[in-house]
Amino acid sequence: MNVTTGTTTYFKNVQAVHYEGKDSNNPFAFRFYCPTQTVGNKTMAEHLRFAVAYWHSFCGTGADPFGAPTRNLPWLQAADPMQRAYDKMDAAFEFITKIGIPFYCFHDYDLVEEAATLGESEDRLRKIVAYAQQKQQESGVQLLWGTANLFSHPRYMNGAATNSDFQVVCHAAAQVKNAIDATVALGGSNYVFWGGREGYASLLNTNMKREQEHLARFLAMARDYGRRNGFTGTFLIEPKPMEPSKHQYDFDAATVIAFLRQHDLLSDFKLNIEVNHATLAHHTFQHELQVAADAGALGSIDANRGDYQNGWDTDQFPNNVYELTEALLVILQAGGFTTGGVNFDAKVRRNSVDPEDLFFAHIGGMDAFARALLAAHAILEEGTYTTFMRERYESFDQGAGRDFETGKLSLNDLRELAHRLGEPVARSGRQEWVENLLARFV
Ligand code: XUL
Ligand code: CO
Repeated sequence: MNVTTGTTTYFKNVQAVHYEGKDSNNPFAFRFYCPTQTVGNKTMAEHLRFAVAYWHSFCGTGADPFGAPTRNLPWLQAADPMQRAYDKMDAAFEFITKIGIPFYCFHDYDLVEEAATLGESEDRLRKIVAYAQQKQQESGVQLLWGTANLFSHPRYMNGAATNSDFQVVCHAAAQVKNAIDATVALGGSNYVFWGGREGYASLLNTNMKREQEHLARFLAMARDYGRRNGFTGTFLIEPKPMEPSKHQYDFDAATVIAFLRQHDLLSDFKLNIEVNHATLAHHTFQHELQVAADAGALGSIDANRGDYQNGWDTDQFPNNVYELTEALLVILQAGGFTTGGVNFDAKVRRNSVDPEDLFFAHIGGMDAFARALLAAHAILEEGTYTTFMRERYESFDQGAGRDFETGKLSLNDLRELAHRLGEPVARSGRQEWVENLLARFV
């Protein structure tokens, strides 16, 4: 079958998006995100390492569990699936270069639809990966991470690596092998595992221990394959507590870190923390980032936001500068991203049906992150916040407090000190004061 590539312009009404400063009223301009602006020792582009999510932005048709697609994506109209994949990639690279985002992320079957047989799917993937290589080379756009979709196909209804049927596990392995190959071929900085169906719908039919051991074995096999076949980047696990499974094994950052430690995987795997997954687990995004950072396992983030009234994963574009500032404080204090970045795992609303809406969504998200980066950097530079945090724990910096931290005291020593030192003086936690301090910079 002959295919045509590179002949259609999909976003005709939008040219390259630039920084125009905060007084600009051009809806197709950045008001805060200036990629070349230096913030501390890096530019904004280097700090934030933005990525476009292929699935939401180029595969999402607006369909939801209650209704049919609302967007008739012009790049999905060809009769031949390979032609559709090429058209979609042309549209993707047109958007990514116009918005000026340096990275993208994909699942294997976002790039091209899965075929009826594994052999044919592999053939399709090889072709589209070769085309992606060409598009990356022409544009300079890079791959932040690749992953395998192990949750959409009906064969994964009982899980992928944790399926009760070994034959399904083999199929998941084939997909992961191919997705790692694609990631390596495209110079991806990370490889992600999000275990959407690695969990259960009911414990009555689930051997949880066995399934979790299978997951650990599967991850170790993927790690070994990747390391032997040229993958030098970071493996990332993306926690989420539920949805689509009732309970997902990668529930939250603390659960995943304990799992990785138990199975001796912490040196190869870090975490990809997603905002709306954190809130689904009844945590703040800031909490999940801090848990990951404290374990030296903060790898990358999926940027979006949930809805304060709804209980599900709404994947809206981020717009809350105050909350993002709290997040950026954690990220900057952890040293910032190395291989990771900020992937917009977010979708425009079902009724946002114009091609321009994709630009407005990303511009808003990028500007919100830029403002938060500037605010968090200014807070850390100004120093009142870091001094406050240091002073709050200063009783552990010398004397008996220090001896306690270094393990030189026993429980009985502490009891004797309690007698000697008497009742402690109440010290305010100053939460409102520190909240106001943050607000001053936002
Ligand atoms: C689902 C989700 C996924 C992962 C990649 O909630 O976040 O898109 O990021 O599989
Ligand atoms: Co995600």
